Amino acid sequence: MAKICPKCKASCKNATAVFCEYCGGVLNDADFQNKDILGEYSKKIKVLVDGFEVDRKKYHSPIPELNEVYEKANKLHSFLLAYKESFDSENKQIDNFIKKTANYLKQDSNFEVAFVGTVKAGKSTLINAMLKHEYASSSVTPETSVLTKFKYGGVNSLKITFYSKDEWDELWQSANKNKQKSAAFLNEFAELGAESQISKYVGKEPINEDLSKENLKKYTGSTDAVHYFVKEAEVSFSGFPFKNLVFVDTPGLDDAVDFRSNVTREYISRANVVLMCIKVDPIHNSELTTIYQAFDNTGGRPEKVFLIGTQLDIRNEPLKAWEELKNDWKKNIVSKEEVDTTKFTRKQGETNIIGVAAYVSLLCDMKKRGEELSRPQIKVLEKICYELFDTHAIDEKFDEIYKFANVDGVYKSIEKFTATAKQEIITDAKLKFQGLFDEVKKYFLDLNKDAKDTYQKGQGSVDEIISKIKEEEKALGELEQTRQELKAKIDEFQGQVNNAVKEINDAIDGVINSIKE
Ligand SMILES: Nc1nc2c(ncn2[C@@H]2O[C@H](COP(=O)(O)OP(=O)(O)OP(=O)(O)O)[C@@H](O)[C@H]2O)c(=O)[nH]1
Ligand SMILES: [Mg+2]
Repeated sequence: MAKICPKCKASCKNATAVFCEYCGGVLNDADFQNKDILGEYSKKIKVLVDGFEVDRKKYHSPIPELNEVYEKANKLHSFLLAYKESFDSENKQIDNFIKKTANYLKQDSNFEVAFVGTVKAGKSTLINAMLKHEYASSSVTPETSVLTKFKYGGVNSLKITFYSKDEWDELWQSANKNKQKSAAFLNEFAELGAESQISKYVGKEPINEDLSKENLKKYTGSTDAVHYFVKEAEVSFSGFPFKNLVFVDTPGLDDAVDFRSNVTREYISRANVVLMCIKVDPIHNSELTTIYQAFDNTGGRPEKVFLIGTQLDIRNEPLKAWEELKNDWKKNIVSKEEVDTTKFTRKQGETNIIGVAAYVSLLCDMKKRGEELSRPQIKVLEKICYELFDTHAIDEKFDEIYKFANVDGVYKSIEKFTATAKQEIITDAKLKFQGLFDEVKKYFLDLNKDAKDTYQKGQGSVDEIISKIKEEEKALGELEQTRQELKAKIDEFQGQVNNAVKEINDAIDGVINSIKE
């Protein structure tokens, strides 16, 4: 293909020629335009380094023992923000890191036990069974819609925190990004007339409400428009069994309304212990992904993840079915290696996979307290009694049914963390920061490598051009001056590539080292 000379506009027939056969002008000018890009780079590096110095909002450590690690996390956060602003405003990976560090910095000093799992797995019912009361909103339709924390408190209270304007804008934007995916959310939002409530709730100061079933349903369930704007509900009561642990009920992971599942997905990294609730069925891929994410977040301590097989009573021959299912689950999540921090060890596979029938346990507690059970509730107890013991005599087999329901097994697994909760919070926070830091560092080291590769490739094409020039020198010996000009251009280009790569490396190394120190 012919080439048009940028200088004299003549059409040169030789497609590989470097010089114009009419005026001697350089034909491959595009090869040298990179230098403008590199010049831009140099400017941006300066903005990055300056941006890093800017005084940004600082997050404070919830406990003095974590001051130092929070200082580093704040630095990492401002480095990422400066990088985004000066270099790469569209980079999804940087956005993800920014979100993760902000999320990290916003965690409080509670030791949080998260109950996560797919919609309707029975998370809220398990919490209720452990608390022996129906505090967590549970239903046959998708229900838990906001993070709901349960903790010890001298007086019963329900505190509701709302999204700030910025948080809401971000949520709204992400829900509207993919209209097809968010159709369920947008329809539901419109049906509940939530639009007209935005100004009433977004940015509202936290409120305290009476701790009642109605209020819990209103703010944490999915039927009242207000739930869209609730960031968190906090239930405190004197009957909560652990003074230094907090239970966190979460929205289901595969909720048709993505908005809700995302709340849980983002939350998992902040929890100290994760109880992954899975209805007694083969594990879905999406559940496995969440389990691996939970393992990943433990900083190499998979023992802080529990797999809870829920609703055991709904299966025929439940004990046999559970044994088979448990062995099936183990195939994916128990390691064959002696040491493996990405899966359970064989021993953890025995202790951390627990089968329960939380609803059965809850009904037993109600019966024990002398509360009257409804006909369907009695039927649930009779059914499992018959499955296990071939009789409907619930009273006779009461203790054995209660034992089968095994909520105590979960209770005991959690209880062991109470003695070490504070130290665990500190260790967790340090390990989590290290994990985050290593992830960011790896990204930038790879980026440096890419920059070097680009440089080397660039170097290759420069060598190629030089060899072409040598070839053409013979034919175009008389155009010595142009050759000189071209040589100077190449030297300048090479010099700029060299400098830019060095500056990028130095700037990033400098920042990373200053965070590490
Ligand atoms: N038979 C039986 N039913 C259960 C058990 N656990 C939960 N259920 C029922 O399953 C349904 C869903 O339970 P929830 O506790 O609301 O489930 P969830 O995981 O919190 O659901 P979302 O918050 O909507 O994601 C309810 O109707 C419960 O009564 C159980 O152990 N046995
Ligand atoms: Mg629930």
